Amino acid sequence: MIDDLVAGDRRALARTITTLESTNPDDRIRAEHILEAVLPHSGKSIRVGITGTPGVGKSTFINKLGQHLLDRGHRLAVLTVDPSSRSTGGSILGDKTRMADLATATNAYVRPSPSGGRTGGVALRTHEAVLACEAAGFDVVLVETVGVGQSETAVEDVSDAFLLLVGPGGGDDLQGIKRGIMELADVVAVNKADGDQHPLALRTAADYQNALSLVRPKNTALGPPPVLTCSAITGEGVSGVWEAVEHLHSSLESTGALQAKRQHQALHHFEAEVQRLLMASAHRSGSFRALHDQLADEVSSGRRSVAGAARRLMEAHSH
Ligand SMILES: Nc1nc2c(ncn2[C@@H]2O[C@H](COP(=O)(O)OP(=O)(O)OP(=O)(O)O)[C@@H](O)[C@H]2O)c(=O)[nH]1
Ligand SMILES: [Mg+2]
Repeated sequence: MIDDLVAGDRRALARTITTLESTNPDDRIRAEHILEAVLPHSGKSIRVGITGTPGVGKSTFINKLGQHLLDRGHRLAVLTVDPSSRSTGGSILGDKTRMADLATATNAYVRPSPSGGRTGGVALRTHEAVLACEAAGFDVVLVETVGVGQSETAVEDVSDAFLLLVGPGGGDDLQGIKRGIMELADVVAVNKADGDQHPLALRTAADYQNALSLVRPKNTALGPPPVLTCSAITGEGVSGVWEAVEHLHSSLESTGALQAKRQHQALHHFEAEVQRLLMASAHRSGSFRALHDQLADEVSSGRRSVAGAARRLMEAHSH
């Protein structure tokens, strides 16, 4: 399977990612072997996270951008992240039609998030799927978030560049975007800049530019993120958004910031996974669970301090 994967076979890639996502203990062992074989072949793509409120046009944008990238000879993988596990058949069906052009292209691979609950480790599993895509020769990996909340940070943990799509909404929409997401954005694009909405989209872009000039820049050496307008329907401006992403990527690469970022991400995934495994192992012990619940009770009723309860639990666990 690994030979097929490295040869670029999409079915081998699909089976690989299924194994990486599996919670079956035998698959977990296989997943580790696969990853070790995959690692030397990974790392050579532009990893872009794309986020934005539901309905802003992420999937439509990816479909249009994808065609542009395929025309330029890229091989493109699209992954979606949905930590809320609210994956309904609906959004996946919607994506099948909105990314119809990509779904049938031989140089594209589209992977919706798995339906059903994935418990924890979303960012790590997505990170591993990105590595598998790279080993299969995909040189652009787009990660679309589905849903809101922790998905933005999950995407930040797996991508080189973070593209925020917003709608032509002026001040109101701007208030609705959480400050934290603005601070994560490397490039902002006002989508739906077409038809009647075009003038509003231009004003919205100016508003964002002003707002972002007040936020501490994420890439201090590069200044505030560029704000552009585009239409995922007509395709106008889409290549410009990609140029901004590519420009940012090569800037990060030439200064060494990209390598540092990826190292930091790998360490972050490692620490998070260690914590997850430690917690899972502790919770398998009945006495740990019982003491945990008792202490939680005492903390919530104000009879014991948080730090004291946590230390007591750890001491009992390590003896
Ligand atoms: N006029 C116009 N409509 C657009 C544009 N991009 C997307 N739409 C429409 O907006 C609706 C939502 O588009 P999607 O691509 O599904 O949006 P999304 O952000 O992926 O939505 P979720 O995955 O549900 O979060 C669809 O009806 C699209 O046809 C655009 O550039 N202009
Ligand atoms: Mg979508």
